[in-house]
Amino acid sequence: MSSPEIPKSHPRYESLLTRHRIEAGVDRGITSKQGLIAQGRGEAFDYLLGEETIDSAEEAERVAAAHLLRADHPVLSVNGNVAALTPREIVELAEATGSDIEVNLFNRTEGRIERIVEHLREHGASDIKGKTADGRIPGLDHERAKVDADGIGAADVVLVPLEDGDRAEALASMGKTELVIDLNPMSRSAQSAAVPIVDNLIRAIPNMTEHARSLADADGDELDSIVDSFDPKTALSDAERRIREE
Ligand code: PTJ
Repeated sequence: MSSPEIPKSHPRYESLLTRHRIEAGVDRGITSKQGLIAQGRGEAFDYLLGEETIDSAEEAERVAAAHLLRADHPVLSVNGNVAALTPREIVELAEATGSDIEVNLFNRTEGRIERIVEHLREHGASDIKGKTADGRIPGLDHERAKVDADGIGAADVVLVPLEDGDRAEALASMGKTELVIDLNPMSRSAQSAAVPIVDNLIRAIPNMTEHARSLADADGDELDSIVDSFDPKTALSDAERRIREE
């Protein structure tokens, strides 16, 4: 999915490539039009963060990898933006951490679910959840509450990249450990997360996979100590300071 029209030497190559991918996602009917708006908002924060993974985000990515590795039933939630931007990378993260993948949409339509499942299959995924929708997140209206009972419904740890604030809060109040990727440290999703990762999805997912691979032989005690040493409030205030001051 690379764009031959964008020269790699362009100073904003990564940002332009990302836009191209989101646009292609909308054209194919996998990304919603609201996904374009969300991307624009994310870009503004990324620009202020220097379009790089800051140290506290790198740490959060390692902690999130440790959470996924020690979970009983970890699930990676995929929406239209994730499918467009990081389809292969999410499959690799699922493989490295033993996680399930569930397509779970804010603006849910059966057609878009089908197209995203197909798109992920083309990028190497098998057994993708999200079509059964026989579970519900309490406190949300019917369409937005739908999950698979044996997927997100049964998960103890859920990665929700770019989630709507209401749903992120509702999932957290179900007692699930929520790992959120969101470039806005002030968003309700980031604020309700056990592990807020303030980084661009396109950098965060491959980084998490790398950390998971290097922690593959870590024992339970090591994973516990990585998880226990993390403070979400410090990670959020660090990102906010970076946005406001640099
Ligand atoms: O595909 P669907 O129907 O599930 O819809 C997905 C979107 C993203 C449209 C939906 O969940 C939504 O409306 O989200 P929001 O409320 O716009 O929140 C998106 C958040 O993600 C914002 O805080 C953005 O700053 C952030 N964001 C956008 N692009 C990126 C990002 N964070 C990390 N990486 C990005 N590439």
